[in-house]
Amino acid sequence: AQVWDAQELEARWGDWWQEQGVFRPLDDGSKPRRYVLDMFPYPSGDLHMGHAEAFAMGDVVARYWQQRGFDVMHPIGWDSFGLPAENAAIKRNAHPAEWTYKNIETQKASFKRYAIAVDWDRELHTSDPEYYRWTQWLFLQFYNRGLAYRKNSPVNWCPKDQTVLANEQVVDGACERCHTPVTKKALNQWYFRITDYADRLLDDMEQLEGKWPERVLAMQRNWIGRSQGAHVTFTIEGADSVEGTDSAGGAGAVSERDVTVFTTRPDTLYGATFFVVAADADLAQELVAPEKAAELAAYREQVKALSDIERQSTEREKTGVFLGRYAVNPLNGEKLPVWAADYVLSDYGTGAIMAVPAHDQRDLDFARTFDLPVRVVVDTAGEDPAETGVATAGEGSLINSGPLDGLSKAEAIAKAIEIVEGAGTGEATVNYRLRDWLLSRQRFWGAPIPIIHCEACGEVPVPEEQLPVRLPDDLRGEQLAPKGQSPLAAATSWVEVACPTCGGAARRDTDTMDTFVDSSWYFLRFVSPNDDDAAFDPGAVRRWGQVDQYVGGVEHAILHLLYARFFTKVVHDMGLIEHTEPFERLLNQGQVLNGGKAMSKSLGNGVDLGEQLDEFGVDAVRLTMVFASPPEDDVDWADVSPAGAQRFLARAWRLAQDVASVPGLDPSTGDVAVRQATHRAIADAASALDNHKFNVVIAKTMELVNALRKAIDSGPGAADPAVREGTEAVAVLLSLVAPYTAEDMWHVLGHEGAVLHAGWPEVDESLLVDDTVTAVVQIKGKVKDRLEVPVDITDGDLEERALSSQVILGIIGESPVRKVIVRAPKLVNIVI
Ligand code: ANZ
Ligand code: ZN
Repeated sequence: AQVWDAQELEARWGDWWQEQGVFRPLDDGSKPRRYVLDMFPYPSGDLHMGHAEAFAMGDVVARYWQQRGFDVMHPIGWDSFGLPAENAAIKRNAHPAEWTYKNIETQKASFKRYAIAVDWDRELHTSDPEYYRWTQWLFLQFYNRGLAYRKNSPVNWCPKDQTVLANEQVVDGACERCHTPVTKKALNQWYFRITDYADRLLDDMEQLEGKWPERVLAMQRNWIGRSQGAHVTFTIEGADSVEGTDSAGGAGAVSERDVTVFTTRPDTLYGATFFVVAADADLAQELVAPEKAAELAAYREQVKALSDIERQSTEREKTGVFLGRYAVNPLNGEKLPVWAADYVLSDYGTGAIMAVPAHDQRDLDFARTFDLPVRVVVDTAGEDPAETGVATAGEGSLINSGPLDGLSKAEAIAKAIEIVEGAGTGEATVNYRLRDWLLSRQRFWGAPIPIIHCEACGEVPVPEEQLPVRLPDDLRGEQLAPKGQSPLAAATSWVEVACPTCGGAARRDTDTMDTFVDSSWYFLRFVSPNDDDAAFDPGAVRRWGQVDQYVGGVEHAILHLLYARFFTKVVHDMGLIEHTEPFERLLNQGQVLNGGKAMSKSLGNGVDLGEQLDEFGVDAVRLTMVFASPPEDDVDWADVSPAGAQRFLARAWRLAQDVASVPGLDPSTGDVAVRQATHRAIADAASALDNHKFNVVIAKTMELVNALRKAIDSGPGAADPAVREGTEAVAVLLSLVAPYTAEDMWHVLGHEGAVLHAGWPEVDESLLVDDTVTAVVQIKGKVKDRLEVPVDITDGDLEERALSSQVILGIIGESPVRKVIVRAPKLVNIVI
């Protein structure tokens, strides 16, 4: 061909790579291994611009490492269970598998066209029985280790999707998927005991420092939320202390009972002026004085409708109900009124707090609403919180605090803990924000939970040899519609089984697993995706180790990564793998925007990837993605020029055409300036790649292409061996982002193998001269010599170079040098 034609190049090389097995790792130990992984896609439809960006970035890493001589594993698969398939099936009176696997075919074809360097032999689908069999197996291992359990508890419930949601799936009080306000519902649910791993999930982050984006680490840290503090026990005074109560034996009456609070600030115990229990906790109902019971009941109804986020909002006016009881402060015996309020959450700490309005803003807001006293106990030399409305949380010395007076905050915390521990009314403790992972879903399209419920034996794990527990394939359409319980419950012939233990009539668990379970171990499955005997081959995992580079969106900063880290630790504890963290390095690619905004249907600013590929070709689109900005930054499609990328690729490709007919000669005999440009570009590209500045790689390649074009048209010409050397380097550099163009150039240049096997060009350090300028050396104002010097040479160095020049020394002879004027880097004037 005489012109660069994207469609033609795509047709020529499209299948060739797969036929040649270019992307298949050798896995024979002949080279050091590297594992590159992109977060696997959900097959919701065809590929979109977001995929195009993310996968372009991961591919740069995989292809670069391949060029650098590593044995690279870069697999792909599909996160193919989940709600959208089920909703589509209900709408179309179909089975979710039909929609799912059809979408996968479409996406797969697009991925192939997009030329991501993945080994398709390792493709997996989490919705295949061959895969979910092992998801179920892992569940059972967790179960056997006491890490999976069932409990009845109020859960987040989406009334529209008719399913339970994890806390993480509730966004601003609404279902993350359909935006319906979330309510609470009491259900018997399965949990993974991730809280057992809270400390390790935090402490092992040390391994990730500097390798994961700092903001992701911060989000994980926050989510786990470890707080150092104390449990302090208050005695709630009974009916006697409540004025006007005559129903000591009636409902809600208590005599005395202890209630423990969690506090991070035991130093402020003397500043506690009231006591609050979570309004929705059973405790509130147990403590309330009879005459306040009706008021509390009404308030609890009101609280039910609120999400945790609304409850903790600092914007909302504080609400609450006085319970008609008093809590006795164990340090000073003071009686504090007990309130029920929604700003205290029932599932954090102990669900009860001592309120210190002077030093806690939430408490202060509450105190001001209900006119409760405010007592400063840490003197921060600031203004009075009661007047300013701003609680003080800073350092200071303790006042109004008996034995704690005069101590610093830290000293007072230690001392207060010592006192309560001595008195048996409290102890130091650690509290976590992290909750156990609610994993059961009342939906069809997920891995069935492999448990059988038997009247006689209770919960019975499905015996391993009976795995997988397959989904029935005869349910479709309306039968899958949410009804408050799993659609599987209606599949009688599926549900009713013999108990594996006693043989009696029993029922299968009808819930399915959260799809986050599927994605918590897929990176392990990739090492031996077709293994029928195990979830993964431990030997293969040992060989490949951690994922060296993981690439994906920051929207997965918390959940997916936390769960995958948790699974990795459990699997490590099972003795199956050596490492304790799944992903050594993490790269969060930016988003693709259009006109500065995320693409969305409502804004009408969507860009169709397929149309872009048809119009500009795969290479130009990929190059545009990579060139637009460093990979972490967003790309605004309104600001980029795929047409410009096309012109550049055509220009690069033409170099190969021009050089093709010239036989390859020893480059060291070639033009030095051209060689310098080539080796400088290779060295700069390598350091840019190591620092994830992929856009810089393109910029360097563009400079090199320009230099080579100049060399051909008005320099040493296409026959110069340095020009061929440079053009081959261009093909290798382009092989990371523009595979079709690069492959074609490589073959035009006379090579037979794949450009990805070319190997990274060796840099000749002696050619890496810095940029230089010509300095003029004058003697008494007359030019006598010219020196090539680095642009950044210092005055001192330039003077030294001038005074040691043979020409200058010859002129000066024995004459004394009277004065030297230096203007680096251009001029030296010597007066003799
Ligand atoms: C007294 C106090 C004084 C507190 C003070 C803070 C400042 P973190 O750091 O997030 O763990 N708290 C405890 N349980 C709560 C619950 N279930 N709902 C709402 N708030 C709760 O926060 C711990 C602090 O949050 C605890 O320390 C408690 O208030 C409050 F100057 O106790 B503190
Ligand atoms: Zn039984």
